[in-house]
Amino acid sequence: MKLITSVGPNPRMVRMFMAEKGIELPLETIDIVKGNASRTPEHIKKNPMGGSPVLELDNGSYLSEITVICEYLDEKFPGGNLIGANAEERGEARMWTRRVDLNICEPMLNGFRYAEGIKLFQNRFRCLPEAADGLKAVGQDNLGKLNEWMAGKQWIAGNRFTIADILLFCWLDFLKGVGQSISADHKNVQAWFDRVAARPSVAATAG
Ligand SMILES: N[C@@H](CCC(=O)N[C@@H](CS)C(=O)NCC(=O)O)C(=O)O
Repeated sequence: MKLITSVGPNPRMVRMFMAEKGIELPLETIDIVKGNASRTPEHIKKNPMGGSPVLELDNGSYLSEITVICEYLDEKFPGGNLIGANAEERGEARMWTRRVDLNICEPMLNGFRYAEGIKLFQNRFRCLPEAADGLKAVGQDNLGKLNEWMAGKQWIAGNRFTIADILLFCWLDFLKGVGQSISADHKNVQAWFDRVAARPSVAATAG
């Protein structure tokens, strides 16, 4: 098994999940910026959508989509409780992962891709520069809803650190560097962010 990885919040999320579980795999780092390596014909054979990361399996097939890769690794390397120990816990963690992904991560990242990142992305897929500001605002609105939910809570899903925390942390840590910081009003989210930032898996996967 091998993880094809690169810069960016998507591959970092998988590496942070692996670090939390103590999984070590061979890594192949590709240059998705200057090298355009996430869009070559060879890479598209592994991931028809383009993009990084991709997990190469021992049977020669490939998995992409970060939450799917994490679910697969969780099954292959039992231990820890980042998704859930029973159906109820898994349901709760998956529900929050999907909420965070669809309502916060996707709009905010597309807001970046269609504005600050447009030079990199405009030849890779359709970009909607006119939508960028609105998407950033949608993400912030939903971060505000999460801020209310987080009052008095340590972690996003239930009372344990899960895949949902890893996902959102990797996005917000990336987005703060490209002009989408956590609003000063979102104090509960900021306190949660600082809690996650102190975990060894964050330092181990920085950069
Ligand atoms: N939905 C995909 C998104 C992957 C993705 O967009 N990865 C970014 C890095 S953060 C990338 O490869 N960007 C360059 C490109 O799309 O060519 C996933 O879950 O893995």
